[in-house]
Amino acid sequence: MTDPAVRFGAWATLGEPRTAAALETSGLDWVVLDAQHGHFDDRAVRDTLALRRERRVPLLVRVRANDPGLIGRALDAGADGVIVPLVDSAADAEAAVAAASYPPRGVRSWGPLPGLERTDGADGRPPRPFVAVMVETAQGLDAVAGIAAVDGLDMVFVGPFDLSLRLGTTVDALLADLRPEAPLPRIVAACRDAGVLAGAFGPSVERATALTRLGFTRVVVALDTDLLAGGAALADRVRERLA
Ligand code: 3PY
Ligand code: MG
Repeated sequence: MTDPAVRFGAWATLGEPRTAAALETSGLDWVVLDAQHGHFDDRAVRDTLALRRERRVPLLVRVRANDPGLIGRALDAGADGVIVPLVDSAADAEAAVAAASYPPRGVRSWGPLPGLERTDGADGRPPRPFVAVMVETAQGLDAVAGIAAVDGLDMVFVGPFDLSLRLGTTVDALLADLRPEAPLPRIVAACRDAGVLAGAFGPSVERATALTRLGFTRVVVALDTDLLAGGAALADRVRERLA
């Protein structure tokens, strides 16, 4: 049973550990470090995770590609989970889940370096990381029911920019298409049928509102750069008090 509450996320692009770690206390419900289009390399991911004081909210890494080496490294660094881009088929989604899971479920390698010990849960089994795959191609859309049904998958996450590009439309036209057979309602329905979370990248107030109305329950509402730019609102609050 998936958590039906709507939870809003922040998307970190700058690759700057202190800024990204600060997002954990921003009041948003989850944080993604973007290693695909954002500037998070291995070291920036590791340094951000090392700065976490408390594990207040889940911190996920969007890896560069559906590659077991990249998925394993993000999890070894201490990420709570991964978001895997450009997943086109149930076989791709199965490969992502397998890469994130130790045997017998999967193929994740265990490298017991100092600080990277495998931490076993109370039942002596390693904790399972959160695994999301991105549906953002026409092939992925066609295969979404099979993708969502992959055992061990937690979330299907839509990249509306790539998906609209691949479908020959615009992000706003994609978000405005509410017909049941339209791409986004189909993805939400596939997730509901499979019992997995439906997530999507806004990242603006308007688009996050539209995505939430469509039924997505994990919605990225802001980039790190938006949150920094929003700092001017503090001066406005001072001006209001002075007025
Ligand atoms: C998309 O919208 O395609 C994304 O991957 C968001 O970064
Ligand atoms: Mg994309």
